Amino acid sequence: MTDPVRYSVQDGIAVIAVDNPPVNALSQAVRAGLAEAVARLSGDDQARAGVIYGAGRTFIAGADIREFGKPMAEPFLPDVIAAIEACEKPVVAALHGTALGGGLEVALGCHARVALASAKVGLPEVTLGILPGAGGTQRLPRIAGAAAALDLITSGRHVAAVEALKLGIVDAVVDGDDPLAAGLAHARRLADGEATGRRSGEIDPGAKDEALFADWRAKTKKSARGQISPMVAIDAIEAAYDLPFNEGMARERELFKELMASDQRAGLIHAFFAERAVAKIPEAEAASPREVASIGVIGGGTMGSGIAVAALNAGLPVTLVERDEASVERARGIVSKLLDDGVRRGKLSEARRDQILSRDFSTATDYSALAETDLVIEAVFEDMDVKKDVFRRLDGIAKAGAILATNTSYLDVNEIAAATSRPQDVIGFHFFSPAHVMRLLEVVVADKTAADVVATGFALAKKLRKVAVRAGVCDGFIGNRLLNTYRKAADYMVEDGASPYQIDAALVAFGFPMGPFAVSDLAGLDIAWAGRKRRAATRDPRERTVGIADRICERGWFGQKTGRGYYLYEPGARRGSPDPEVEAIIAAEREAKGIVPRSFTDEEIVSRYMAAMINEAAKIVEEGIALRPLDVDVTMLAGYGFPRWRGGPMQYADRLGLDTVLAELRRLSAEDGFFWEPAPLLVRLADEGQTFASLNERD
Ligand code: T1G
Ligand code: NAD
Repeated sequence: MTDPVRYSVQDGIAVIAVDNPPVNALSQAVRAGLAEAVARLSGDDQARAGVIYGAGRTFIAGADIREFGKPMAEPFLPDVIAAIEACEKPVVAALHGTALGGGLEVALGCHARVALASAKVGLPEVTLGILPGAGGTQRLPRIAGAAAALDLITSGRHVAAVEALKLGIVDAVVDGDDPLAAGLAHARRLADGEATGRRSGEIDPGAKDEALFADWRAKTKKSARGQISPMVAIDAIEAAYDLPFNEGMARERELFKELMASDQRAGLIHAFFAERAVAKIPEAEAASPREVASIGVIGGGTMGSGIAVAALNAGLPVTLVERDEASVERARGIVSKLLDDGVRRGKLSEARRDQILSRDFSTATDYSALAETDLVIEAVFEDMDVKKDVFRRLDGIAKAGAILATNTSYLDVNEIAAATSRPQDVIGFHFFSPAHVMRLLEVVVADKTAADVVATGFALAKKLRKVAVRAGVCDGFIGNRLLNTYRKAADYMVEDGASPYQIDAALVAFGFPMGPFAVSDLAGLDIAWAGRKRRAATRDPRERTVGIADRICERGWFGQKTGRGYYLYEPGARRGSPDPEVEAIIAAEREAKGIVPRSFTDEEIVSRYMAAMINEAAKIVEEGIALRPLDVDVTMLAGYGFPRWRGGPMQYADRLGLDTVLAELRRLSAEDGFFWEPAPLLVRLADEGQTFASLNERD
């Protein structure tokens, strides 16, 4: 192992290289190495100034997140940075890659900062449930002002070098790919007195803009939606104006420690690592992905068009096949509109859009247009016969080795694969709506799917900037199977006395962006209705069924698209209002079953909803549909709006305690029967005093 921090002198300038792959995180060894290097610079007659830079692909990406939750070992980062700032000789930070969190804080403690044009900086701590804890909340406002500090610190966003220059965060932006050369040149200018450096901690922050802070608090309270760290971060930034620097630093530390001890921090760190761990699957270790240079899409409706745009945005050429000319035109229209939206939001240039439409995107009504395509994604109607027909035709024309994927939401991928002569090339790619926006991709592995086809699914997801989760074949895979289960729990509560509006409100208060009934209205009630009809024949006779949704659908109320569902919608509105007629339907259904409505507290609603979700998730893990509990967590976080700061249902269950969840399920199953019977895995883990997390380590 090489030294994580190396010291050398080049032409009178000390070069301090941080070398701790992969991202130069500030482990204890790096902190100690930096402290030692700065002390050495102070006493080194050969060096007039110093440069700190990152070896490899990046500057410092921040504290070593793996050390969180453990006792911190000295030297502490704020002290290391104080020593850098106090150094009598000028020290320059030379930034490339990403300078994030503690990495940017190190740079803010230096006397000047230069950045390559490709570099990005940011203080993403709030996204991990904490706040910048090494002076970021005190030095950034002094350097860049309160507005920029509030923006960067409460959002955690990454800022490109050019914007960082405008904000005063960096002193110079340099083209090229050699951060050290840029740093050396700047250090020389400082040593020669051609440029001046500053100690950020000594800058007068000026008077506090009370209105700005009040405004930011109000805005953040809304956007943070239950997450505490952005609000606490505002308190810390305010201390830069209310207190002298050293006291402000102490206040920051105090707030940092509070957040470090919070459940939200544990949930968000779990989410960070889980999103990276989901890619660790046996197939990716066993095989290399196939080459994918072109994509075919069959069906250009809601999903097909969105999938096409996701691929086009990632630079992949797409051929889209529809049934007839009219459908082709409609699909072209949707794709153009989605690209136009991208231009309007500044995500895409007009020139790039025009290039996509004229060069990268083509359409056809004849499957032969897909003969040379590397990977085809089918997104036609959710109907087994239609899908089988599509796959038979594809089998007839696709080149050898082409990957044939289905975007089915529920159907059996084994059965679809069996319609072809090459089931090893068939896989499920379950995208979420809108497909060019939603981050989740469930990669559904059928019995005969080849390992390199699975690996290709994960590689494609990365290219599309999505998170892939490996799922096995069952009705609804991981996500929709869970959705169906917790939706039933919600329906039971409605039949027993809760209103859909109270349930939605309780779950929004828990942290979901929308409640389950508002989500149904958005997705279209007809989709679930078709699913219920499809499953009616195979339904377990012990299962409790609720007829309310059927009664609503029978009236032709399918949600937002028809102007009413569970809610009433004004024309064009996305938010609805409670519908007394729906409440009357519910009352009639209760009466017909002889149910005397009871009241539910919001806590009871959340408890039942979560118990149903956790129990089904345990079954999904036990059956091997999900590889590990963390795969369930990422599915719910990236595809179903589960509040990120709660870590996902399995992490949430671990924090509640599995014995608590089990007790709730046993109580409910005594009261309401079969649906609530605890999953054997949950019973076993609870009996052993274990957690779901104990199953996350795969060897
Ligand atoms: N600590 C430990 N490991 C880290 C890490 C970190 N900060 N950042 C990344 N990794 C691991 C990651 O788990 C993965 O491991 C590998 O590095 C490559 O990452 C005092 C308290 C830098 C933009 O929040 O945003 O400073 O899976 O796959 O896509 O105020 O990683 O290979 O085993 O993500 O090129 C603030 C978090 C910390 C930055 C690179 N810093 N990292 O993205 O690679 S808090 C952050 C990222 C802090 C101070 C506070 C990204 C990246 P493995 P990757 P990438
Ligand atoms: P949609 O009705 O909007 O689009 C389906 C399209 O397929 C139509 O444009 C139709 O003309 C075309 N089509 C039908 N048969 C065809 C054929 N033989 N050849 C070529 N084109 C044909 O449906 P959608 O919502 O986009 O759903 C498509 C698939 O994606 C379904 O399997 C669905 O379950 C799945 N899915 C949907 C969602 C969602 O939220 N809508 C989410 C994930 C997955």
